[in-house]
Amino acid sequence: MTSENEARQRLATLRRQLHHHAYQYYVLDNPLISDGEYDRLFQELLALEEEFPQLVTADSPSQRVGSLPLEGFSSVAHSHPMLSLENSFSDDDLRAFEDKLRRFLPDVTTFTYVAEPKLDGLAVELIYQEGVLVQAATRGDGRSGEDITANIRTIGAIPLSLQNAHAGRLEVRGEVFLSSADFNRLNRQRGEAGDPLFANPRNAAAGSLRQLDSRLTARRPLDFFAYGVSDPDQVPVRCQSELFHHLAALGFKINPLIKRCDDIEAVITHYHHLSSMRTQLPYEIDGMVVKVDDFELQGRLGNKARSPRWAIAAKFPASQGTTILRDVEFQVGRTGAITPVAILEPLAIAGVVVSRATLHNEDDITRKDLRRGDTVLIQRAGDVIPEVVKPVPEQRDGSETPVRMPTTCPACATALVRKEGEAVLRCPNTACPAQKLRSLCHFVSKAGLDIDGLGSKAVEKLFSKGLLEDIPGLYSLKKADLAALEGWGEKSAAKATRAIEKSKKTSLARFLAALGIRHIGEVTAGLLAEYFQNLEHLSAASMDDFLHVEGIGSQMAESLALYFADPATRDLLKRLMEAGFEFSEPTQRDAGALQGTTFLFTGKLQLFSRSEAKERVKAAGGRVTSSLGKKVDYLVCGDKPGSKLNKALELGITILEEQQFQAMLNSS
Ligand code: 5U1
Repeated sequence: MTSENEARQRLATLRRQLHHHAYQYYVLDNPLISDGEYDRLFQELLALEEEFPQLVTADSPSQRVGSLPLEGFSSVAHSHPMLSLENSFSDDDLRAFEDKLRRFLPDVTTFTYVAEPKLDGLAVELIYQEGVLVQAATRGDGRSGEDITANIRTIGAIPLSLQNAHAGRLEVRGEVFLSSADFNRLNRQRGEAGDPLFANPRNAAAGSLRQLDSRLTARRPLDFFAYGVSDPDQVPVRCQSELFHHLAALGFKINPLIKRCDDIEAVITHYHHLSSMRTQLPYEIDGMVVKVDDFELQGRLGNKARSPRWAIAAKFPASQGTTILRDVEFQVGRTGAITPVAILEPLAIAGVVVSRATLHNEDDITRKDLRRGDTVLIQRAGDVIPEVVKPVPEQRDGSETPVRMPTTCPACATALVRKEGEAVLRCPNTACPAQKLRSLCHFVSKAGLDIDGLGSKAVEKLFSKGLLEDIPGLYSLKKADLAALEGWGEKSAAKATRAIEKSKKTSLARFLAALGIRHIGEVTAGLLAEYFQNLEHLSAASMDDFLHVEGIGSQMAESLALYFADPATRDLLKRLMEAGFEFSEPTQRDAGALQGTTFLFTGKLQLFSRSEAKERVKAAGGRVTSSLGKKVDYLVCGDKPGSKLNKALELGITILEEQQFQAMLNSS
């Protein structure tokens, strides 16, 4: 039998050995013993700790396997705020960053910097007391975060106790992340298990760290790079570059691509170097963090409300990756346009799993000579919309098959038509079920009548069950049909029913835009409503009448004439009027065609100066705002749009390219 004293001594030896081997394995990537040998030591430790539970310590390697689930996470106040970073998007932005530093500290002749890869993970703070990890927290709102200590203990690359003595408190900050391979593997497993996929490695890291049961976190191969301390006074070094050596000596994993740069041009060179090797790295990076090296200068520069003046994130442009083109699907739009969609072997690029990308039209496929089974280069333009750039013909093995456009509609089998001079293939059948479904989705969407509580998913379900066939069908939907939908109940059904009822009181312009007539957007719909004043006049108009409306060109007039001459349209309008639509007075021309519309601008415009663009919006009766919120109708994107674009996409705000904005102004 082992005495408690013998057990204490053996446990101390085992912990030392296990810490050392974990450090060699996780931090230095240089294992000294086999997995089997490590496991034998670990099992011996577990058995002894089970026999002598009073000898278990907070830094024991046994703590890495996770513990019993928590009820919830408690909140931890950060002793110093965890700030975020301002972004830069070009070499000149980085030079401008230095100019600002010089203006702030005119007495400083040279600034030296540290440039580090910016990981797509989750920032955390680790608190060590007398060298032992005692608490770990997420960034949260920057002032306080969630206590995730039990989960952090499961990460092999995070030391449970520091390798060298460190008296008092030390607050280390860094990024928890998943390698791209582990992220893709995790998503593959989730896909097979029918669980929702993580959109990016950052979400996967966050989801893993927010498990109340740390035994689940322990199963995720999370990794960690340390990049700072909350207070430089806690460490015996004077600058960021020395801090990395100090943290490495304490047992932390430090990114090998960190570089000390003597001036801003060296920073820019490193930025391009990292950008070029980005896709070959085993983890996702979305930019590079630049910090003034000297702690004393950092202190003098200080912080703004949300970010330090002494650091900036240099973001990368659109990122690329290669994957397999599995198939091409042909989607039917609401106006019958057939859009080929690339179905891809899922891959993560710039933090998002891409499994579909548009191929625009037939010419695009022919030009690119795309074949099923091809390895293809995918790009997320502006880090948002995925597109197929080109195939990689060197990777072909002869099994690839050409992609042919269909000759009949995939939804209704009607022969497709391609008008001379047009790139788009269309289904001419206005009764095509796919067109009806897409029209319905448009009608209820924000660009249509914005029917609250009835999204496209619900519309698709109702449509597939045969409970909803076309737009007028919305107004005879039964509350019970909605309540019976999967994931719905009485409350959501009542909310949607109220919203459907309310949608009957609208303006003629809004109603016209909601119909989704080809080439007729919100602005043109406003012009038509104002000119014709009511639906009877409008639906009786000829092509010539439409051409009399200022701002309506021949393409629009033709589309309108065709639409209103179609017996199916007449039937649809009749049924909608019978459902009880009431239109408010159309706005007058002098109120401006953009009346009631709010615009926000982002990025550098090429066709207008910012102030000119704003003036034009105001002249047409619209409003311009500088902050993003639900009231914004359009985000106009110039070059390098920045974070507003992502936020706007999340909020479902309509994004306009500059040319679209110009066309809108010209027709307003
Ligand atoms: N590598 C690295 N990432 N990162 C993120 N360093 C770094 N520093 C940060 C943040 C938010 O903030 C400090 C400059 C305050």
